[in-house]
Amino acid sequence: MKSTFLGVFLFVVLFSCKQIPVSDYLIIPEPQMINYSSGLLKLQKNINIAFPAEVIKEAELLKNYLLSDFGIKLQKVENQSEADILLNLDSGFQPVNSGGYKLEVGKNAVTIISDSNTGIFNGVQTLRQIIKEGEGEFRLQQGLITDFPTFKWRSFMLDEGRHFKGKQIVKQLLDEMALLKMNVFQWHLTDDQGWRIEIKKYPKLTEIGSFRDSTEINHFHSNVYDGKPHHGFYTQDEIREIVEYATDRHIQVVPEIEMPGHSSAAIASYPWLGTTGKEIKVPCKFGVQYDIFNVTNPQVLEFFNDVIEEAIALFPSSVIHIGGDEVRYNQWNASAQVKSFMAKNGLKTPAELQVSFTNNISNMLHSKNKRMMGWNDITGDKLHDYQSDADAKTVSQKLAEGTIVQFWKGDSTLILKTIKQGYEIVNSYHEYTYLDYDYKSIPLSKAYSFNPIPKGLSKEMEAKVLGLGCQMWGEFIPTTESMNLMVYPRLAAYAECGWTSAANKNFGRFEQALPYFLNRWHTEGIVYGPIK
Ligand code: TNX
Repeated sequence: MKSTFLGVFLFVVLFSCKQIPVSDYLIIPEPQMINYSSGLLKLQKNINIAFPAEVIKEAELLKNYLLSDFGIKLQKVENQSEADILLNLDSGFQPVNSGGYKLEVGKNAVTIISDSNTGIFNGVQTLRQIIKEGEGEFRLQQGLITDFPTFKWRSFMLDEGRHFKGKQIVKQLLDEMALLKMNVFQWHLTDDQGWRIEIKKYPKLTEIGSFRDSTEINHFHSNVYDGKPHHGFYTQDEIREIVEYATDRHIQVVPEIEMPGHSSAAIASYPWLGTTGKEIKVPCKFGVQYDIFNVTNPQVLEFFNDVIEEAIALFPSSVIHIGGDEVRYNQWNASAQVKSFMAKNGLKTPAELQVSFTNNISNMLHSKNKRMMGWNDITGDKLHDYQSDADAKTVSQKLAEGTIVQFWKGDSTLILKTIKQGYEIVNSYHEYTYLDYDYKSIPLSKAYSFNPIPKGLSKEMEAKVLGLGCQMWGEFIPTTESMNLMVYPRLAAYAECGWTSAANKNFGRFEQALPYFLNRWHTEGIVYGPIK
């Protein structure tokens, strides 16, 4: 008796609400606005699509998606009234942030409109998620989704310096990023333990720098090695292929080439790049190394110029990342030549030398119409125990204008300080966004709770936060499986942190939406980590 009453009560409550709960759409990342109407649109296995020539690439990807996700076959028609799916560019549509779209599921058709191809592409990703299969047909809840990204920078970083993964794996990551509307692939291509990008002018970088004899295993400082050689790099042709693949998926590829630290593999290839001039081997050990580039040597500066020229020819991105993190100054301090350079140029500390060098690179990039990005070590602030307090305090050099600072370490007041000085930042704070940290340190719920905007920012300052990054550091992820376990499902959480407004974030709803992805990853052979 009681339960009948409850049932009737719930029925009345649900149907007197104008909107079905947003959670019914089950989309990750959650869109900005969803307005349901009652009724379903039903699609069959063979359907028609109409679109203008300008969006042919997005239409073709949609065709592939619908075929592989559902076995639905799309046929192009000219007459819009015959179409089940319509894609339309409309310059009158003005989303709050670029990349937005409107997706309407009407009585007879689905329409996606945007003022940009990226918006259409994002709408296509939403469409994939709202088609529900049942009783031999495909159903969509009628309604209107109006959507746009909260942040413009939603990145995933892959460190291939430590372990080379290869192009098939990168493409799979790009596919998963696209479905989650993540739009920046930060490609960490050089590090102490490996140089992974072919540079024609310096062939030894890959002939020597892409090999190492063995690899430290288990954890940092274990001093236990696997005894197996490791090798791998991308040819320029392969890089072009991957960049094109990403570009088609509206993902910007930002290459990261580390300087002046994390440079042992390059120094092993060309010892004159280093500060001691001594021959070294590509390290098998992880953790912060001592070998660093000699940035006071004009030949080394020429090397950077050449490498950057080749990188620019490969990567259309407006941003080039130069790393800049974790530099131990021991070798600079011990070098008479570096010291005399500093004295001549009025640089009081090695920290000042690093900022001044970074600025030279930034100016060089600027002259080539590119913006420089670096980890927040480039501000000269003290972030590490091995830095001296005195060094950081005396930095009087100002970081070049237009630099994008990727914040990963230090007190959040450093973000405030950096923004106040006028720089834009990407928030990649390690305690929340490091994918090499285990699920005890960063469970899914903690990843989900990340807010790229730290407390204490004015509205004007908030605009300087471009967005967020999550980072897959590769020291202890030798295989695809070990990587996937760390990346998924947290990638979905970061996608929502970047796209969805703080007001719309809801972990309970996110968890409800997750099974679509878990099923998908399972089918793709992606072994994912814990969801609790
Ligand atoms: C610090 S984050 C690093 C990386 C390591 C990572 C391991 C950053 C800019 N540098 O070189 O892989 O920690 O968690």
